[in-house]
Amino acid sequence: MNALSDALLYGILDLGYTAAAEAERAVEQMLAGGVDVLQVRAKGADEAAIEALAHRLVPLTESAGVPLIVNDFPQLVPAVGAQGAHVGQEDFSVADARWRAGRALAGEVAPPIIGKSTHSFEQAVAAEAEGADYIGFGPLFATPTKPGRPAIGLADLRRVQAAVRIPVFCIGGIKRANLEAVLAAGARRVVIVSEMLGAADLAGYAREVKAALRAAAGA
Ligand code: 3NM
Repeated sequence: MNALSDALLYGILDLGYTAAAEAERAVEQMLAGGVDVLQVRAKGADEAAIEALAHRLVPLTESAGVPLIVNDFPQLVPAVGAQGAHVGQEDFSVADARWRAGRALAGEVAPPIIGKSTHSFEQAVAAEAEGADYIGFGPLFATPTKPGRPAIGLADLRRVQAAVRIPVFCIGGIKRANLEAVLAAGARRVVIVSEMLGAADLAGYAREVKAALRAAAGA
């Protein structure tokens, strides 16, 4: 399984943009394009539906060596054989998410990855102190994928990167058109949802973004 510390491009299969019937096709393309982490996200879907969907994706992410992260439902991690869970500020604490995600693993596999959404410098620092393995930091720009959440802009990015040692995945309204500005502001790793899932050539899109991230990272 690829290490989180090497991850640059974080993809999300979001059922708000991709029909469940298209899940495998979209994920195969994202993986072919070089997505380093894959989250399954379905706001409003029930736990059983997310479990079924994650089950279908595990063989794809496993053969690509890409960690599969379940949004909002850490207890599904052992059930489906995912690598971790992502929680929001209003959801479980990192410790609680880790307990739910890890309780059935009995030391047989690597400990679960727990990521947390953060929306300010203070939250970013707090999430690391709380034990998160990575953070999402955003939304950098207003985005319909996360309605009602104000943009935080680029001003604090460098400060967050300097203060936080765990991987920081910038998120929210990131597109090809603003990627260079986001990277110039200090970002190293990004999550792109709507523009990637809406791309006619999903693999080509991911490949292009990944190349830009690698170039910025000097890789
Ligand atoms: N979380 P898009 S922003 C899922 O700031 C999510 O925590 C955010 O989607 C956060 O690339 C966001 O379409 C949506 O803007 C990202």
